[in-house]
Amino acid sequence: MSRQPGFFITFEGGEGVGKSTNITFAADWLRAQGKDVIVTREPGGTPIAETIRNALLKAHHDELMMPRTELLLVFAARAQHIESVIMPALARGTWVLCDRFTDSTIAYQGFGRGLPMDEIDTLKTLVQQGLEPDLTFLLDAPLSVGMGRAAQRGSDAGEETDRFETEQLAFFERVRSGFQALAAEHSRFRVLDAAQPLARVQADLLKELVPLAGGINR
Ligand code: T5A
Repeated sequence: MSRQPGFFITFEGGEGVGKSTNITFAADWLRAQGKDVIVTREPGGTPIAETIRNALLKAHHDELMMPRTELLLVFAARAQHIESVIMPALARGTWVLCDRFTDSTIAYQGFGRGLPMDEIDTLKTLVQQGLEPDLTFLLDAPLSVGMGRAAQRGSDAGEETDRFETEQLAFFERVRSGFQALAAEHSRFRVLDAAQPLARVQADLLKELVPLAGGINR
């Protein structure tokens, strides 16, 4: 739990499953209920953390980024983000909606890259200082669905492929299994079937948000 006046919700899942789309929908709906909401993302969410994000996602460095470098950069960005954005917002009683958090590190750097989970746990303890999401939505869909949508959106917007998007399918299968294992382990997870049409995904999301917004008086 965040153990703060605010409420901390994270959105997790593989590439292109609809995290950004649904986080915007959730934020708009919560604001319409009178809640004070910020939307943020990882890696990123502050100017320094966004600079680290650019280094992490840049596809064409002149050298290969080592998995431990990647892990440390993800947590460096998170340290900045937690201390300068997330904790102050929670302390003010704000609802913080975050596009990815440490579950992504466990899924991508742990299950995907094969880095030892005890290294991730050590960094998590150091950086999070006891902070945990109050609730986590896992948007889950077969790889073909999410990657198809991301590719379509990328070509429509003329976006460049990022460093993670160049990985092999087996990497993303491990990432998806990692998220599913986390969801089975932790009661804060709600799994949404992201392969459904958007209106159905959002109806499922609202089923969770309506009682929550009514039950939390801030
Ligand atoms: N990373 C991150 C790590 O390795 N470790 C970490 O600790 C962290 C925090 C960047 C990368 O960083 C890695 C993981 C990532 O590879 P990112 O920017 O969040 O993270 O990466 P993406 O998952 O690639 O983000 P995307 O913006 O591509 O995907 P979203 O947000 O899941 O999808 P969204 O909402 O943009 O939707 C994609 C398209 O699908 C449509 C949308 O309109 C959009 O066009 N769509 C639907 N269409 C039909 N039906 C639905 N149900 C739809 N839902 C969305």
